[in-house]
Amino acid sequence: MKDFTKEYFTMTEEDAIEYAKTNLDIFQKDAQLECKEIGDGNLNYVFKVVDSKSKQSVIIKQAGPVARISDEFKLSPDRNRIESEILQLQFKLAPGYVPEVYKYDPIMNCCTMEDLSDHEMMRAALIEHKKFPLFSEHISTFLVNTLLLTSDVVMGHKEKKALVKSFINPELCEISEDLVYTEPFYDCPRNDVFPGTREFVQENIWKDEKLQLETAKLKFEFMTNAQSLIHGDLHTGSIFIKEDSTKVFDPEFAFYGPAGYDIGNVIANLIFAYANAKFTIEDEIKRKDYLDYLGNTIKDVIDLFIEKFLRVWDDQATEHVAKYKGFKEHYLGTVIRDTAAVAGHELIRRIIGLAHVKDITSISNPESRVRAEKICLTIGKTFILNRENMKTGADFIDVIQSAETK
Ligand code: SR1
Ligand code: MG
Repeated sequence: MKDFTKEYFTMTEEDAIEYAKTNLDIFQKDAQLECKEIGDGNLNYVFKVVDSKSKQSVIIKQAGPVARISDEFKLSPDRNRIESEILQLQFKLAPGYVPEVYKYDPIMNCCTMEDLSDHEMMRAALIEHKKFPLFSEHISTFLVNTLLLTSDVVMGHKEKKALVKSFINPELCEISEDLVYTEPFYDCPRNDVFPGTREFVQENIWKDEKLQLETAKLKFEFMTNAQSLIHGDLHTGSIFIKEDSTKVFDPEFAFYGPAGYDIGNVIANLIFAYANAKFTIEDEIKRKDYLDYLGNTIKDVIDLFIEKFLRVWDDQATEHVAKYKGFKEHYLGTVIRDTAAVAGHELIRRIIGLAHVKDITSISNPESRVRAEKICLTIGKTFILNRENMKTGADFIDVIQSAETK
């Protein structure tokens, strides 16, 4: 019998079954537990434990001492505490949009939570060209609630500062500082550029000093603007979805940062799905239909965010100066500007940097992949350089459509 109460070790599938039997008060005594490790992210181990008799199931997510993607990244397993705590907080702020946490275990650095196997990973579903008409409604509510309600606009400032302290996340922030804000903008050995795209990257990204200057400003914004408690890695692989339900999970990169970081990640990852559809749907009518669906979703995410943000500000702002004429619009304008900039960084880093996305790598025709990558890079660069002019959903769509014709 293993002892899970003394010292941390990384679990096997067998250990996870034993852990569920001895450390969780969830399954019946006569449960027939089975377990499969199903993690496909870059960092952690995810065990799905099922009772084959009752069909009851849970997820046990454990943080390892190094990242799965590469042991170059040594990471404190305490990130599991950050993840468990923020999930519990977001469960209250945005009910229905995150999985329920049953238990956080600070010795085994693991978190037991609701199994969402009746949902599918949003990235995989979009690659299969499925539609989710309620997504923009759901994600805009999640974003407004988690971002505005954790900001100084709504929270008491001392209470908010206590949260800033408890969600200090230096190791995972460093990953984003390097992989999102630094390495993609020079010929860094850790980059991973598709051969056919390399020349375009050299000419249009690495030689562009104006772009580099903007990325330097944005990196410092990311490191110093403790605006909202952000998810920190809100791509479509961090979203489980089904027709009538959207669940955001995997917030281990959470910290107090710019609100636009989360919105920008959602937008960029919808654009990856758009680029995938553009080059993989052969039937012209079906392709146009799916691109229209994704374009409208992108526009709606921005516009619904704006609409709900203004409403929640009016209803819930507690800060005295938040009521000054023009401040709400000014503040929101900076969030949308940052959204564009972050979407630009995400679009560029997933093409040039270490961590790629399946929407693009699964495009099997090399010429199509290069064209998709160039479109993403062009949109990304325009978002960064032109961020001050990005104000509505329509502005985002204009940039996407003009990159397609370049
Ligand atoms: C070393 S981790 C690489 C990437 O995976 C995570 O999901 C984050 O996006 C990170 O940048
Ligand atoms: Mg992740």
